[in-house]
Amino acid sequence: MLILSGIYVSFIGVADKNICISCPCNKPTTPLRGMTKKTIIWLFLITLCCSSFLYGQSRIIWSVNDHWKYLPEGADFAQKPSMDDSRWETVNIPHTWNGKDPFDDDETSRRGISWYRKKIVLDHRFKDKRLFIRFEGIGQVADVYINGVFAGQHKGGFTGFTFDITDLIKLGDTSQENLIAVQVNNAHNEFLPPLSIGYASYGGIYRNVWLIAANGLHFDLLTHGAKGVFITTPTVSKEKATVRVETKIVNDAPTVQNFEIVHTLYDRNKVEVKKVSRSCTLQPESGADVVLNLGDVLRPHLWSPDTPYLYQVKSELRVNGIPVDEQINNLGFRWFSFEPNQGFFLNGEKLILKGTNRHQDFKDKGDALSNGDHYRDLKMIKDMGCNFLRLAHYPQAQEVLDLADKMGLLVWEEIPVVNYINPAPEFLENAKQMIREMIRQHYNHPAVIIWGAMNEVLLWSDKAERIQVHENKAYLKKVKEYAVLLDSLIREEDPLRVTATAMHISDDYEQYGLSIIPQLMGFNIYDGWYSGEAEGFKATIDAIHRSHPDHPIFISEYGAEADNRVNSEKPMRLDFTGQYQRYYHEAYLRQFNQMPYLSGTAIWNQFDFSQPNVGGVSNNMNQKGVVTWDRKPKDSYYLYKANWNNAPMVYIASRDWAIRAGTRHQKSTIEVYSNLDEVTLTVNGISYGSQKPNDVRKCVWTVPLSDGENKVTASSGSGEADHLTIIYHVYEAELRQDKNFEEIAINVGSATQYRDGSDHIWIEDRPYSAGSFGHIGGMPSTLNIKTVKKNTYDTPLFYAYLSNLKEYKFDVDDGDYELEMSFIEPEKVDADDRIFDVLVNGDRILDKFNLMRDYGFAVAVKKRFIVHATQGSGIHVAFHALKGQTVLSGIKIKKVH
Ligand code: GCB
Repeated sequence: MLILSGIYVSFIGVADKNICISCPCNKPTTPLRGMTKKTIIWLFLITLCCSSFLYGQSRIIWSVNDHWKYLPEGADFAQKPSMDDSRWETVNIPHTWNGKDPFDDDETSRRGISWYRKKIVLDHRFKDKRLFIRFEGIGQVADVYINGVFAGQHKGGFTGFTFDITDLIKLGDTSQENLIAVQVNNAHNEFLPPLSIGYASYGGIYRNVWLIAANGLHFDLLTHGAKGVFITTPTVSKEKATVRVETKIVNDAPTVQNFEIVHTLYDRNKVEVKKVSRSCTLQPESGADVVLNLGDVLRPHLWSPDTPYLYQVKSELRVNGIPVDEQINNLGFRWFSFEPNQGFFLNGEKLILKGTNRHQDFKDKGDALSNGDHYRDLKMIKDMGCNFLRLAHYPQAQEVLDLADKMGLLVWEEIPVVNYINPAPEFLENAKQMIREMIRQHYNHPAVIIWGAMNEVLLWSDKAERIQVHENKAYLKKVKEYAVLLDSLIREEDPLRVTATAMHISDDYEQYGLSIIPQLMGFNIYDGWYSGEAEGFKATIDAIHRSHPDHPIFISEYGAEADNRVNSEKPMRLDFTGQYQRYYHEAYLRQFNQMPYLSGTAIWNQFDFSQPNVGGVSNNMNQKGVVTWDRKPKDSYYLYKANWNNAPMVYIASRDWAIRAGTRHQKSTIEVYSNLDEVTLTVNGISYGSQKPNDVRKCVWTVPLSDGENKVTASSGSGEADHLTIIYHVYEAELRQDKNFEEIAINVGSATQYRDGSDHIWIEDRPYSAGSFGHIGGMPSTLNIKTVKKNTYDTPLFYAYLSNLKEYKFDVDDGDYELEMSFIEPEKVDADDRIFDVLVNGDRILDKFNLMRDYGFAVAVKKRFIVHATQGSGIHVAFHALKGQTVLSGIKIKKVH
């Protein structure tokens, strides 16, 4: 049994929240970007107020996010003040140059060098201060220069770092201009994790930049980007808790410093709870580590996801009673344990970890997110009912950890060693450095309970290829060696949290001794998506539990993709419908409920995220999110909300299928999620009765919809209700029976309906029957999930297709029609491997059609023709293969008047 306790603080504390700490005004400060006039006047007043205290007590911190010059390429001597940057673009931080380009048609996202420059003015009042520059995150290697002189390099795109720039800065009697220049490089680096990523690598200064002016005597800022104050709660119980504060103190002043270290613990209402102090002396140019205990805190308010009670610890260095440096950190009292057979316990009580994973990017912004973006994301996660968050696959912004503390989300954070390693020692050293930075920078957060070092590290071979069976034993030995070293480093850095690894389902982890290196085994499971059945995973994990009865287990990922443009009454694996995504998640929830030993689970993923070079119904996106990339909840979000959040709710699912098509006598499925006892459904005022939600809080009705608008209402007895208007387009399967026939569009090879950009519905494909429409011959297929489609917005239409098709027939009345056919070359064939003719009612309209030769692989092609039905012929499209097999992705006919 592992029992851990801890108390923790948010690192930058008050200062990083842009609060002026250099004077008692305590006013918030903000970056200039987007400010109103009023804010600027405020800021001016605050600056005045601050500057009068400049010599006073503590350190001064200010943000330098605004108005940087940016050059999207490498340049010689761009660090030099003499370089003319007047024509460079002006940007604000957070900034990335890959916000959009991983998603365009050219299949590349720029990985390489860019330059950033910023001029700052500092006057002589800083002359007795130590000056530091802090970057919270740069993707991914940064070379920093001050006034043309190299200040330092940082490797790794996901952790912060600080350089001492005192000796490089010019201070004058009048204001002096100084130049900060940063060369940023996000090129693939074989020695730097991540080597292989299933997500975009964003380049740029994408997290905040700060300048810090500290007195000679200060808390250390230079060890692994940490802030020099580390707080733990060695013991916590309901009755009492202890607080241990370790500080790293530096005296950069030229004189001996006699000072006092003071730590004060405040409760949530800022009432002092405990105080401890000690007198110290430090010689010039020296440092010391000092540990102080705050004594017993009786009957502490405990921190938990339901009641995230935060205390604060103010740490001060005082000379003659005057604070010369100060830091405020949040602190939460909690203890936890992972019990291999019973799951997770927090503060002595069982808590099922209901979690999700989060990537840090957002549509068009990439990873250059504001604090507001982070807040919106975590709030959505909390509102869904989560109490757990895995920050996969890399350390995330300071703000994310602060919000997790405040909102009550337990956190797993990890470094980006993903899919495979480079056995070179330099790779290991960089990974170790990332671990030290992650842990020391995020040490003081009560939210964090798990540190991870690797994700699916055996998925690929050392040759950077996805493999099923590993053969290189020497490489596997190295992976194990590195896994042990990284895991031990985590335990050494932080013995109070738990180590974990996320593994894919493969015997290799067991066989090569990797699975039980960490304290917690995490499994990423995709049964029912990439292969197998959604109902199938429990047996696999049960077997692992039986063979490791002393090792706690966590489901670190599970998910299926959904795109709100495709919907189906007959959902199936890999069809990308929201209906299948829900079916998958329901199946998983049911199985979790029967696995009492599980400590918790985390959905893959909360949000759709960029994944360059993969296809599916979309391009360059991983759509396993329960929320879209621009943060619109999918139906699955509400499935979880109904199951995990107690706030009363009723939700009508398939909301994105508010425009549907079907035949007059067909019935439609209406599904409703609710956490209430009973739900009643009415459609167009007609009641279809009440139901009790099932084990996954779902009710299902099958109802007729009428042509046009349908008002659907689901309501509970207690007053909660949800409403949805469904526009139902009735079509006649016997086409000639529709005297007002206009058009019909078919998503060929697919059992899904696709809503295009003009809200037209491309209906499910069907075999031909006399009097109706449909295909003759043809094998339903889908593009390889990795295929990125080019030249189209209608990406879902080209995902499924029929191959080896003989005919497509429409039994329509005589007349003129526009025939539109959608094609794509689905395979990387040779230019002459697939050639076919297309004939309409015997007339050849496409002669020796050769997609590969004329357009290339995966390029979407639409062909339109005016065709005629005469003497009851209908429209009869024939596909004659001359070489290889015929293909067709979509077909539409439209009456020409
Ligand atoms: C995984 C990976 C994750 C991928 C996910 C997927 O197991 O850990 O990075 O995005 O599968 O969607 O395939």
